[in-house]
Amino acid sequence: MQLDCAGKMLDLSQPMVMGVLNVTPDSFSDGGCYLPLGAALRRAEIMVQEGAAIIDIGGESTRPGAPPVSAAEELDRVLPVVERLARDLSIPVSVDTSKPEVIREAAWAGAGMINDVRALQIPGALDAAVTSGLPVCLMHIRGEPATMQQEPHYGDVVIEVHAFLAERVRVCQAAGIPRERLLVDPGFGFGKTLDHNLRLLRHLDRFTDLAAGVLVGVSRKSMIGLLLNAPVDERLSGSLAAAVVAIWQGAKIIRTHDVRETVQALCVCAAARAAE
Ligand code: PT1
Repeated sequence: MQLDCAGKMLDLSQPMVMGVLNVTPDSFSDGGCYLPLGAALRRAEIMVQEGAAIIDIGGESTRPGAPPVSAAEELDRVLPVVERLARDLSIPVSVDTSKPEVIREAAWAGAGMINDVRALQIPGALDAAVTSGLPVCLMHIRGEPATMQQEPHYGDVVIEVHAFLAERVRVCQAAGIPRERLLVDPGFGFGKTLDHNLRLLRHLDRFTDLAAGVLVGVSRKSMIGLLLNAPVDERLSGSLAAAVVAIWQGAKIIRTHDVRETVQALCVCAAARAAE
């Protein structure tokens, strides 16, 4: 159970941590302080030391209410960081993008994975991903970040998100990306109420047979804030609890800002889960 991320291997035989590196001026929890190249590299190196298995570089904020960004702007933010980290880090980097231009250029610059919150639905993105030959994380979103939290409604959120991801996996396979190179992600907080998010977490085990693995991002999100009535800088324990539930339910990768703490929590969770 390994993913080939442009020559660097991502082991999926035990739970892994994906460290978040935002290169946006408006990121919801690190205030965009990782924009300069040197600072981005130092932050990434710390996450590697803390046990991250992959670093996710994002130049488009996708938190609720975030405005769209142009391809040129996103390329300016992301490409230098991808190039430098792909060269200098021992672990793969993924690029958090939906745009075909960014997928293509990032793959050229050495990215090892495509993480697309729009599941390759933007015209040209699927082709770019196929050509890159890289593993892809397909995430479910309802609507667009700017408006996705305006009265999200589902018949049965688990069935509908599962059907969406199954269809995207089918489309990717038909285009030439084998299932073994795909991850799926129900998209916590992306056009979902607290109740929707909790139902997806509770039933995450139903998603494990769709692809090579399930990836989950719950770190510091408003679902944790709503449950704890806590601001964004006081959501660590709640985020760890949600990550542990996700791993217990079969998730393979946790996307998080807090690498050291998440690695420790997952280590204990995985050990208990592996016991006879
Ligand atoms: C995620 C994810 C992501 N989340 C993947 N990529 C973000 N694969 C960016 C809130 O409710 O879960 N999976 N890339 C960050 N987006 C959000 C969404 C941040 C919701 C905050 C919230 O607070």
